[in-house]
Amino acid sequence: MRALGIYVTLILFMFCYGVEKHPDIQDMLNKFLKNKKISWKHTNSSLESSKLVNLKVDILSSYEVKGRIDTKKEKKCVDCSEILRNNPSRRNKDGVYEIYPAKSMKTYAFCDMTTNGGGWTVIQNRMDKSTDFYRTWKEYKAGFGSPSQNYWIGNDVIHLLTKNKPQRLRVELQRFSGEKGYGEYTAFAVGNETSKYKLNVSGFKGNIGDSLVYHNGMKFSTRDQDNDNDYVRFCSQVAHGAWWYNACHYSNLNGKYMASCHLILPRTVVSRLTLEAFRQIPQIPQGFRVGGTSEP
Ligand SMILES: [Ca+2]
Repeated sequence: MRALGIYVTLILFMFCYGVEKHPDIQDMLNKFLKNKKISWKHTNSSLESSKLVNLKVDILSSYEVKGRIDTKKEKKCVDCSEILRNNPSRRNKDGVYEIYPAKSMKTYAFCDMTTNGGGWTVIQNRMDKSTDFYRTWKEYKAGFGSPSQNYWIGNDVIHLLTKNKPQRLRVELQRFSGEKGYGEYTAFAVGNETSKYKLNVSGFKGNIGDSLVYHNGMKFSTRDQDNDNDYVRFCSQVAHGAWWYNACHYSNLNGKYMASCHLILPRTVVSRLTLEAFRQIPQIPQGFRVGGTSEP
């Protein structure tokens, strides 16, 4: 690594005399150089009077900066875990980030940078009933909603994020009463559109019951495309949702937003599917997790 020296000259207008490091300049430098592998020192200050009548002077300070300033753009990351891996300072900074599930495909995702060490890509979020989830195949394919609010990231994106190797899936649910629950699957993958986004899920642990296992191996269905396992009914229309319906469902997290059953956890008001992609995770003992939602 090549070290380079940069001299930063700063001019400060002051109403008093002084030749020492000024706290404002130090503060500016500290902010400027934050998270960069460089060090700096104050080398010299000198005074120049400009308007003697007003006792207004310019103080000229020299600072020697050593190290590397990384000016290249942030790398295009596949998912939230890669963002965190490339930039550990993002830890605990949940929010909407730009991701690139494929080289030429940019999208936005909500990244949970806190739960279980962070790096979770949220693929579905429902916080309230303001967003309609009873949508078409095309809409579920492309995704809809707003990553900071209610959204479905899109079936193509989910496929791209899980196609190289199965990822961990985390389901978080909350009752109207505030009680929270979660489920985690060690392996989760969704096929491409040709396979009708076939679901592959296994390895459950958590406290909400495994209501996805019934849907394992099923194709995705929407209100305009019946790919379910029920030869009589159109499950998506009956259940008013879009899911990997079997005949028909034990979970229906894109169904009607209501305070009743037919969801993994009765009276579910908030649901979130998060996906952990391409990240090494420390082993977490069964039934134990760090931070985030509480255990019963
Ligand atoms: Ca059917």
